[in-house]
Amino acid sequence: MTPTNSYESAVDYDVTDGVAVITVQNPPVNALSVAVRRGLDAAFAQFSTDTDAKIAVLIGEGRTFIAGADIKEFGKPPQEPRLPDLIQRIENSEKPVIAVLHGTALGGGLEVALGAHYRLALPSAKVGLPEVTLGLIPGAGGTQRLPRLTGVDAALSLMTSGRPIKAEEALNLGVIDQISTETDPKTAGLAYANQLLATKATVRRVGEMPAPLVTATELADWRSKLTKKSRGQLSPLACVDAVEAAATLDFASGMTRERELFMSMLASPQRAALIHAFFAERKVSKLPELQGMDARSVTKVGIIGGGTMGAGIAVSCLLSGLDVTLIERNEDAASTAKATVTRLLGDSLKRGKISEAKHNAILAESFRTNIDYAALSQADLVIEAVFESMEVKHDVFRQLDAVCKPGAILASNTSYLDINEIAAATNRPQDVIGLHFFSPAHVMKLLEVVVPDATAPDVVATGFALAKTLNKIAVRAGVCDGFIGNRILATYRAAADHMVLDGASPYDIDRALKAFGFAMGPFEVSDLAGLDIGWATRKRKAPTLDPRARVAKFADRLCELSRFGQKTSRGFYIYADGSRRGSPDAEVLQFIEAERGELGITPQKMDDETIVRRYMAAMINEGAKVVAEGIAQRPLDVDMTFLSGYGFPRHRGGPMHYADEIGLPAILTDLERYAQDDAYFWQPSQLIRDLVAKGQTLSSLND
Ligand code: 3H9
Repeated sequence: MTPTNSYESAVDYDVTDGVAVITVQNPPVNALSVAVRRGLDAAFAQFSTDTDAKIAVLIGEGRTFIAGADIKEFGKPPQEPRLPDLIQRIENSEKPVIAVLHGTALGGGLEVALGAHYRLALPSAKVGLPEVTLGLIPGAGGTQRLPRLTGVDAALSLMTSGRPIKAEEALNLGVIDQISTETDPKTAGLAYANQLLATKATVRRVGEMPAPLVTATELADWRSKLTKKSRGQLSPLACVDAVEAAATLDFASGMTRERELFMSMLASPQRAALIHAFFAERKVSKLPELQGMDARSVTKVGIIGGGTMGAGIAVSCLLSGLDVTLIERNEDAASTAKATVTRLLGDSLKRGKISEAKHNAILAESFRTNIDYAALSQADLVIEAVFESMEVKHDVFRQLDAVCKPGAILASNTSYLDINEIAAATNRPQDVIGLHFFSPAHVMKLLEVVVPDATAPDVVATGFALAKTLNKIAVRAGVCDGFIGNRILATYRAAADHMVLDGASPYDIDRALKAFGFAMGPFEVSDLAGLDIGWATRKRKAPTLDPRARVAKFADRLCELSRFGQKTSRGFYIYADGSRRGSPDAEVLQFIEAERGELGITPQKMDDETIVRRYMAAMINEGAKVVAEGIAQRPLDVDMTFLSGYGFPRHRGGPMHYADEIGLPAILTDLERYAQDDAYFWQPSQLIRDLVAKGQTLSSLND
């Protein structure tokens, strides 16, 4: 009888009726930490000499098989055994090894399974190679073994997108051999093992399969497609290099090439940025004030106002299974709002986001409009999305206060108004909060949870719980004009306008920032959002503007000519024949030239690097001020705001992470240099000064 062994308690080895069951037990996701690697190494060593065991079944305990390498170990000194060697040991086994996949078999987890000789999945399993999302490539044989099973196209599609696939698709692609009908991995594995023993199945090593076939043209096509799509991210292209090695070299040399590429990705700032983003995404909702705090239950939602924002918020709630009553001022407005919601739900149906049955059920049972606030008497949460005027908001909140049940949460979607003042219109300021959605609200990931002074902690917890229900990322923000995101946006947008006055064209700026990795440049974004929005903001802020502030007027000039951007086919760009891609407009350059003339500015040429430095310095400086004032609690909250709501390139990690990467002393030097020309705009944040003096980073404030 073979004894049961527990290797550092991370891996368990147990033999029953000739089958060795090797169980990884490293909650929550069985990541391949050094303890797991050592445990697996020892377990497979034992299996190789264990005369009682004829076949091995490898499973993961708890909710998943192995979800990958332990991300926390990246960037630290490597520890033996290396994962590729461990997997080679599994593949080299003279006795068959089965991997039973359940939950999420990702990255190194799938690579371990590819080293096994047979792969069985439970129906609910998902598999994938998400390393590119962390700035890496699969580094434990995935780039060499997967294409041998699926062919180059399918393998590259999986590893360059990082997309996990369901068991069914994995079976069709040849990644796995069978799907079990069992729900327990051990039961499924034992049944498969007995079946293989009965048929005297032998080992099947993927590494010994023929190299995959691919032509130079096919590889060139992949490279050109990925260069366009990945906006400067390196790892998708490195996947192609590794797969090329799989097709052109022998297996061992291919593994060596994969290792070189993996190690160069591991050392890259992009890997550090993407792993920062991974952990920030999880940490952003972990706030001391939410510890042990139960959220209030929300199933019935009221929405006030059915314009673009209100309708988008309604659709977001409906798609997540909430019941929605939308209030409008009169029957006409209510039926327009209903039509908008119906159209957006129809789009979701067309895109396959919901089934026809769910679509029909939402419209029949979960959604209604009304013109009477009394219809909200049973709502658990009401989100107001009406015109941005304090008077109008006060009127709405007074009515809500009168009809809503005790404990109902009253939320405002305002993007800049003082929510303390809004809350003061009610007799229940403890129940009032800001929930700032981003347009289109059913698509955009970010939700700023804006917390006024009197808000009860369980109301804040409910804001975060709602974001989870809606599959959004909640960031806690304090009350100020523009909260975290729009306040910082106002500053770097002004910096972009100043650069235009000083000599760059809007097209230069958009090009430079797209080369940096943004999906769109700031002037393209203005055209998309509508120039009238910025116009209204500038008019609102004009009376309070400090006389020292530099104000560019060229955008107002466009608005005076009703050139509001895409919706009028002209803004900073010309959009011919309804196209969403604009082309530069000589007339815009003339307006800018005229304004420079009035101001006596001699334009200076600016290269891409100069533009990016100035734009980023403005963003980082305001971001640091927002942190110092407690509007954002930590630098990572600023990063998550920009990564999930403002198109900041994820492989740069967010403005605060990027600042640390460049180095705060260099940022401060830039700020002081810019301040020589415009001391009012470029006032360096005291926080940056203090951190530089102490030799510390912004990330030191994340814990
Ligand atoms: C790789 O494998 C490289 C190899 O090719 C080569 C190596 C040589 N490591 O997301 P959740 C933590 S690269 C460490 O909230 P869910 C996570 O931080 C890796 N920790 O749960 C969280 O901690 P906390 C390729 C990890 O159910 C907790 O687990 N693999 C790891 O929503 C729960 O996570 C990936 O990229 C990890 N690998 O989602 C997979 N994964 O509770 C990355 C998670 O303290 N992981 N944690 O906040 C995921 O995509 C999701 O976590 C998963 C579960 C889908 C697994």
